[in-house]
Amino acid sequence: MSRSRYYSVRMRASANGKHISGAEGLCKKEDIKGILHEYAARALSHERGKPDEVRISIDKIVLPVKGISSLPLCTVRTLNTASARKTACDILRSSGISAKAIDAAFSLITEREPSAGAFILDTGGKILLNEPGVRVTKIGITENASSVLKEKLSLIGINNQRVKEALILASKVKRRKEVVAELCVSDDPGYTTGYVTADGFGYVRIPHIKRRSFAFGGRVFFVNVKDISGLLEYLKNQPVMISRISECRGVLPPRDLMNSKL
Ligand code: WAQ
Ligand code: MG
Repeated sequence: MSRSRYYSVRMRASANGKHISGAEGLCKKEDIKGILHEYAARALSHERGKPDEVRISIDKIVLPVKGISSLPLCTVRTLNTASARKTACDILRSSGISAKAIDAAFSLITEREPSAGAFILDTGGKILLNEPGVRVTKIGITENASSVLKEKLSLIGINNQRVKEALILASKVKRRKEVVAELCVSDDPGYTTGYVTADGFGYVRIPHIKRRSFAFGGRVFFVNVKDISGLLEYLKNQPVMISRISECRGVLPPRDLMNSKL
């Protein structure tokens, strides 16, 4: 992609040192004001609580921006927490993640106060990066890709900011070959759809991955390397923009999903 005219804008909100919310994006100079407004409003009116500290930072991007495709997206039809967890496990197990690693991941993100960033585990379950985890930043979407994504998500009734932001983040993360899969559960009490990403599946939205009113959540990246220094550098510092949108499918029964591995 062309040399950068972009700025990275990041927001982190906390109360008594506990994570409440965060946001990050890449935008052009003329859009900075609008984004600042949006992020400040988000920080101050979050369902997880009122922050006592909000940090917003703006950094000019100096590295060339890498353009990538979004992961293909679909939603699996899970009707309760048990079938949601089972489907997440089936996808992860079929991608070579051990049962021990999956259990460890669910414990990390559903049994304690949310961490600001993602945990990193190897496929055997060893924790390579613990709290506060890594915050993926410098992620965005081109205007053209954004309007294509809007059209595709509208057709399946899920054209909202949360899906778009999660798909952008997950697409940057999964692009690295050492990342075998990702598991995400929102920490918002009112949002119960999570997702898993993995080769052959893309970005799979999983309804009811947690019970409503549950304020825990988080992200785990499963990797097949021991040394994660290159990955951390990429996640934090490489500017990436989604410039092409892959297929966005509607709702699939779990069995069809497992049989239609791409
Ligand atoms: N980098 C690393 N980890 C992050 C980041 C980031 N930029 N942003 C959030 N997290 C971690 C952090 O631990 C949060 O507690 C956790 O993820 C959940 O974040 O298709 O809303 O913003 O319907 O609550 C996914 C499904 C929604 C969307 C994800 O996550 C869909 C969501 P939240
Ligand atoms: Mg949240």
